[in-house]
Amino acid sequence: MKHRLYDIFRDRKKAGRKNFAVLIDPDKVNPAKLDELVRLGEDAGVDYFFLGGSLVISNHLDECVKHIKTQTGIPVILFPGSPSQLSRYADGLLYLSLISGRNPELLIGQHVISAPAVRQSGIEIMPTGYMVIDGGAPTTVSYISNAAPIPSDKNEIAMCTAMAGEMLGMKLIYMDAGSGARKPITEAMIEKVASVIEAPLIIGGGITDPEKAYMNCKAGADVIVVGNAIEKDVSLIREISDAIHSTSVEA
Ligand code: 1GP
Repeated sequence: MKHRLYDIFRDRKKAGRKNFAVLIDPDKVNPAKLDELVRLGEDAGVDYFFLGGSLVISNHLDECVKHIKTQTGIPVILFPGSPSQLSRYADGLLYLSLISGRNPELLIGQHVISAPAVRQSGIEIMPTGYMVIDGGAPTTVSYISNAAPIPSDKNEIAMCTAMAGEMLGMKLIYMDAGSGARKPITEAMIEKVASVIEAPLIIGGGITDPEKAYMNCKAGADVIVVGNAIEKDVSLIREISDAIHSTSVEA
């Protein structure tokens, strides 16, 4: 099994190097928009493009991935909202198990059904413990998952969930307040979770400014994911990227 990308995540964490992932929703882009995002991403030193959404309606994931890949070496990683969001052209797949919820379909059921297709795609699979944290309002992910998010002030539950996920073999932990969350995840929760796991910690949901991204990294996030805010204002790519990379140990 390939693990080139995962090695990068792990090695950067060891080196104290923080990362910025721009989340692209295939439903909200066209080729011209992708060109712009790639150009700005290259200029700003974006580390990854995550591609996906809780509800991808259009059917041009392959085209999106191919379009990005023809223009940049920045890795394209799938962040799928459902097993149908698979593209063999991507560099890697966050193979998500919703460990914060108690919906067996999203813990293991859909994985069983899609396992042959995922294996056959040949892309790098990164087992990811996915934790949805209450972001102050119902988000698409909280509705679609049909599972209660972890309350935003229950840091101990988040800690124990991440620990259990890691001990079950998850290589990455992704804490997400949901796209467009009103309340992003608190630094207190990030700090607690980061203190009990070795797996790289991905944080996203409702991050709209460089200050928040900076504080998240200082609290222990290894990868910051931003989608919505960049859809509204692409100039944030540079500002947020600079803020995140300024927190790297070697910076
Ligand atoms: C959502 O973590 C991502 O799953 C990013 O959220 O779109 O709010 O940046 P935003």
